[in-house]
Amino acid sequence: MRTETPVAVKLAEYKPYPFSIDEVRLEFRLVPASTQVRATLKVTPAGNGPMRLDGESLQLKSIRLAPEGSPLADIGSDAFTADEHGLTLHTPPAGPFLLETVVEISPETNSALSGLYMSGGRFCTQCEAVGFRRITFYPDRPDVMSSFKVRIEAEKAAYPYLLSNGTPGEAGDMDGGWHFAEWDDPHKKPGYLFALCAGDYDVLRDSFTTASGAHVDLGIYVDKGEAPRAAWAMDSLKRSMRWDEETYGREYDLGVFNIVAVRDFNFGAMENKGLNIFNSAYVLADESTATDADFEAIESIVAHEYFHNWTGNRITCRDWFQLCLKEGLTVFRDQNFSADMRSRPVQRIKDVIKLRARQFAEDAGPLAHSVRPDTYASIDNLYTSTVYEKGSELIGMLRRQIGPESFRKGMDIYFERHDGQAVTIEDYYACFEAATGKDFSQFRRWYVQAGTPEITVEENWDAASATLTVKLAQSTRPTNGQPVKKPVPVPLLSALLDGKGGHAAAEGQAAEPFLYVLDRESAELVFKLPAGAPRPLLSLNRDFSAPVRLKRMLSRDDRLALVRAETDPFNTWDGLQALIKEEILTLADGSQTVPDTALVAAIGEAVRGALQDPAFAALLTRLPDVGELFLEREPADAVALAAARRKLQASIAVELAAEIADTLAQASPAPYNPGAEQASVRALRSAFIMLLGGRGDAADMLAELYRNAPNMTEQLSALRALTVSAGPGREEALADFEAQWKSNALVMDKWFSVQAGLGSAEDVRRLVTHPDFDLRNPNRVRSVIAAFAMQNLAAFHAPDGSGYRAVEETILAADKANPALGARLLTAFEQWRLLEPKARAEAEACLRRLVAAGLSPNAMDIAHRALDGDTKG
Ligand code: B3K
Ligand code: ZN
Repeated sequence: MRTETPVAVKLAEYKPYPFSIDEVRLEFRLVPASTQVRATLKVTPAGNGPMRLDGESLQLKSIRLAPEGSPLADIGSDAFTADEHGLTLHTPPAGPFLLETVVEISPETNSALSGLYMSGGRFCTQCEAVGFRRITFYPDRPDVMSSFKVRIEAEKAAYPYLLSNGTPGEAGDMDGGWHFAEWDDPHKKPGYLFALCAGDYDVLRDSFTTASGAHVDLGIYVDKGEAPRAAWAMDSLKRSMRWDEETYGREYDLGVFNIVAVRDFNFGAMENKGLNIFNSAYVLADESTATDADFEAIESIVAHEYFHNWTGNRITCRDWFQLCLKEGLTVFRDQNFSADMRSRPVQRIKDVIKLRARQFAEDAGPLAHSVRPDTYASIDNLYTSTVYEKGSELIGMLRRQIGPESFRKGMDIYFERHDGQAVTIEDYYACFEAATGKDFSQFRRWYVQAGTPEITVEENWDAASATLTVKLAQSTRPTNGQPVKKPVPVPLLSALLDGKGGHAAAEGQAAEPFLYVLDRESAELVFKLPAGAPRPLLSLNRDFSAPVRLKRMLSRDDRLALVRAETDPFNTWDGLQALIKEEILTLADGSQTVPDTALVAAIGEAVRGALQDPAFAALLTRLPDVGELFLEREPADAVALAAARRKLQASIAVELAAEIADTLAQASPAPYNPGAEQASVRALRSAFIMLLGGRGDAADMLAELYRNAPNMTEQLSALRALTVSAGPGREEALADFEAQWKSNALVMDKWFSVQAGLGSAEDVRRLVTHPDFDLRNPNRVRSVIAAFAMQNLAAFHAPDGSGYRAVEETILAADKANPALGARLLTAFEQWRLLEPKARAEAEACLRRLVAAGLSPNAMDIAHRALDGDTKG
């Protein structure tokens, strides 16, 4: 195993590729152990000099070249050099030429799941970011775009379906039981969007007619017998296609759109042109095997990958530093699609929960980086929450500041101006400058500066003059390599609340919400109210209009008053979350032993008041995860925080006992429908089931809920609650679940994940030796190791180091086979410096043992940054 960290790539060193690849022809002879790939590139040089092609783990069989008009001929071995990372043609022709290479690769032994590999006996590919170079020699960079023609040959009985990008061409039988199929993708694309799938599948077929009347054949390719479980994905796909037409005026541009589901996949899904490849977890669902959260994730991921067709594929990134150009923007688009399909405020709250849990944590630790970094060591490690989720927040702030119409106008200019190109963030903002005449150079600081801005708020009410003065100040803590931060424009959607459910008007202002942009280090806002007016309450950062941390010096009573006066659903929820966070911290540090009754009563009151919107009410019962609390106090004691959290949860369960009993006595909605309305009802039922789990005296009721659960959403909630309660019934339910679902891998992932996410280090040791634990399957590895290390923080960060020891060997073994997976698992250590001294020392020792044992370059990049990075700048 190589243990060096990769050499850093720098944005400042970008140079265009000195050749254009006008056309690519690929011919595959598929054999699991030795696939032959013949690539013919039509090349036009843009200058003189050598031609460098990327290539990894390829066995070169032949290389031929033909200046335009001449036949292909072998080139001498002194005309090129091949090394571990590619091939250089020393003196390519000065004019256009054809270059043909033949290589052999071994999909069967490709456990990295990058390039061409086997999953469940079928061929599939993953090329983003740098997998295409594991298939053929090619300039594997996003700014080299070309049209592709593909011919696939394979044994017909074993691989009856042969798929690639674009639309199908000729197909037919060959000698020896083989057959072939040709595909043609006329849209120019970079190598990272290439895809090939071959095997036997069941296919769910449908069609879509675009707004301008074009017919599109839709197909979802799944494991035998699973086609009915792809119905929701298909429905989501058609709704996404319509939504992109209605919202952005973007139509689909080929006659075929296919999705293939594979079980072994490093992440959620991939937007290959016309042939999306999905982790089967985000395709297959029905009421008995999938939860509402699964249905929701499928809807949003199908949409995300589909939306990439315009934001990512037709217009792609010039280089990987611009990754947020396609990812942040496409997340923004999928979040808005989900908000339109479901409840906008509930969607916003869920997006913010995710942002805070993952991105704020990343920003606060040694792995912090800007949304558009200017250097990276391993591109695989750049697919982060900062690039995706914070990237989306930046687009949201842009839209909020310029308004929906100007935003759409800017997007139209972007699609018009850059179709078929590989571009930069600067190109993107130039479109909005053209649309609005505004200058976004200060706004673009958000892209280069890492860290979460903190906004401090000080208020002063002068009753005599009926004047509210608000002092706002922003600062961003230093991050690795960025000791000094400049102010960024922070759009704060705000309102003055009258305490009676409405808004107050200050002089010169209407009684309605307004947008204030804090674009300097500090500012003072003065609101003069009519003489004798009561003090208005200030509602700030409504709808989480800026991805910042607000620091307000308010007492518990003031905060409660603010929650009661709020008119913004996000802030109602967030006001309670802030109170709950404070409460858990106070319980954890021992300065208070029992939860405050007034707070518990206020939570109860809020939940009761929201019962007509059950999904929202469910979110009001939520307690922040232990990881979120790490950011609030240093050093962080995961064990004490988890215990405090449980205490508060138990009190809320007692407070809401009557509502819980009432709600759960009613039948779950039937017949089952995965849509928002029913999912909302089930969200509250599940939240209440989880609260029961915290009570410790509800074992019988939970066992009964488990036995009678009419769908997976409730079956899993009851299983989780029983697992948390650790009382009688836990083992029985886990055994029952295993017996019921042992032949369904996706459901078994849930079984593994419940135990790893809620159990002990001992449970993890047992689970990794379970006969169904499979190191080669990323879903299964994540269902144990990521569930434990990223969700079960009290057990993972146990002060005696037992949590770290339970996972370290598995992380090493996973990394050896699959560096992308290994590196991802290692990010669980990113917060180690925030921990209390014992866990901190154990975490550091574990990281050092992992480094000494030898990690992949990807994982080494994470480990070194985690160990070396000092967040103090
Ligand atoms: N673009 C892919 C992610 C590729 C990850 C490569 N390490 C899926 C997505 O964001 O849509
Ligand atoms: Zn994406």
